[in-house]
Amino acid sequence: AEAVKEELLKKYPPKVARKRDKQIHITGEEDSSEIMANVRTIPGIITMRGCTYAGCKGVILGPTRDIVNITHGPIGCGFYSWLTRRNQTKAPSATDENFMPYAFSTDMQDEDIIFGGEKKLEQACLEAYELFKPKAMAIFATCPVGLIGDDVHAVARKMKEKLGINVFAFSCEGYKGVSQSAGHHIANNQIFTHVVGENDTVKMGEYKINVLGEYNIGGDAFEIERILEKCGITMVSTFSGNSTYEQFATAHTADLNTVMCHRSINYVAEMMETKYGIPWIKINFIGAEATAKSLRKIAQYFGDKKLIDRVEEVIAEEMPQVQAVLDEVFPFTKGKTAMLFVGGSRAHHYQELFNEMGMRTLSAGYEFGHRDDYEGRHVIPDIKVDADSRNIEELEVTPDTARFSPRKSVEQLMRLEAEGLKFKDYEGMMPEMDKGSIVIDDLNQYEADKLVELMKPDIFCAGIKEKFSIQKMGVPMKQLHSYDYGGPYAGFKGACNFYKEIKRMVTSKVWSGMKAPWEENPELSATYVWE
Ligand code: CFM
Ligand code: HCA
Repeated sequence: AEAVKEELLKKYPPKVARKRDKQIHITGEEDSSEIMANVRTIPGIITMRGCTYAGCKGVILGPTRDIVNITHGPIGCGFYSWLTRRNQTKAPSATDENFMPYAFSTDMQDEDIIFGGEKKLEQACLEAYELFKPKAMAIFATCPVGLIGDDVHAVARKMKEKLGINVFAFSCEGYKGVSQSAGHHIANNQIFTHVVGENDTVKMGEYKINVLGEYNIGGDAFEIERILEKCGITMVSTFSGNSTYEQFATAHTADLNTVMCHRSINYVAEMMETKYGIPWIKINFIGAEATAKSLRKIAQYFGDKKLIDRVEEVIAEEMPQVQAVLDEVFPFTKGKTAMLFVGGSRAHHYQELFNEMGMRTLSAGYEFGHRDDYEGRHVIPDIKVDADSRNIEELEVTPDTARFSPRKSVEQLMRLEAEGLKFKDYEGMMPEMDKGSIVIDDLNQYEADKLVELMKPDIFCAGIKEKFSIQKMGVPMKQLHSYDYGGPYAGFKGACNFYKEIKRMVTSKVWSGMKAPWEENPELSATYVWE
């Protein structure tokens, strides 16, 4: 691993190498060593990262079906964040609102940049309202909006008053933070301020939970909903896969917050605990064992024998099909190797599935995770707040005078902790990886190619930017953002789908056996010579 790291850094100028050195970590060196994360990408490096607007509009608000999301900006921003993420939704009936097939945008032109775009934004809001009569509208700022100083919040206030529906805006200009991560924070702050707690209606049912940080990519949330329902657990809201405005508005009525993607949503869990008294636990529905463990944690929290027994029944019912598929694939996948580079949590969560298949993760990393996602939440107090993070608002949250109600007493929480249920806790990715694995923050194109060349994993998992360069190197490549049109991969049925897919990919010789035209016909290749 050390030699590989050295090779990756060799090509860089000294200053760049010094910085990248701190962002490439070999696990198990020393216990206290830290990784540098959530810092600017060095200009000139081809990063895999996206922008703050993508994190706010595309990731957090994108999967909600009945809010009209208007992008104030050039059409490319709205178009890029329009369902490319494969967040699915299922309205209960054909007459229920579903705005996800639409890309709403003000389509800013040069003259709007010169003379200001607020009028056009108002016009867009009025037009969208006229056509769709939504219960809420959200406005998203893009880079030019911040640069010319259009006040999206003033427009939102004016429209809220005029139309009598909830209208709120996000200062999520693409450049606002160093990555998508800043956009998650901005999105969550505004949803918390403008929507959560707007509706006190309590949903019928027992064991009420929210599932935070699950975005229904490839239908994952449908499988999670199926399992929870089977266990008799009531889902008040999901943030935000297959979600609705009312789910956010009533989220404060749940009795437990379960956090799936720690990176994108831990803020909401923290704020809901402070304001309403709802405790949170980390769960993970990626991996069959991880799913079973997460269900047991939820049951343990409620502590009701009826639920504990039901969860065991469900696990016993679901596991045989999982084991059958695993028995089938294991001889083919055992001992194979993988690399995983995704935006945040998935680079950790999917290691569960690979472990179940007997595969080792040689190298993994996040595009925009923070140190706590790598090293665990205990490092949060030590994280240096730099100018870029200070740029993103931290909300002051206090207990709600009327509605704060601790769901468990301090003694109850302590007893549960003593029994092994950890609250407000996430251990991060690095402690769970084998010693000698290479963890890389904000991987770039050069390093991705170099890693594959040097270590030749049996499969490389990342996104669309890496997809084709990796395949051209003869290595199978699986997208863990979009799932390459596959999925679901969450829960028990999802695990079966993933096992089969990965077995198919690691046993296929299609990429390594393929020759590029210039390799077969050398006359097609030539070296350009400067005159
Ligand atoms: Fe969380 Fe996500 Fe991810 Fe993420 Fe994303 Fe995504 Fe992702 Mo793409 S919220 S951090 S900002 S699990 S869109 S559903 S796949 S980079 S690893
Ligand atoms: C985003 C969305 C993305 C991009 C995926 C990719 C997604 O960050 O804007 O690069 O392949 O999951 O769709 O992360």
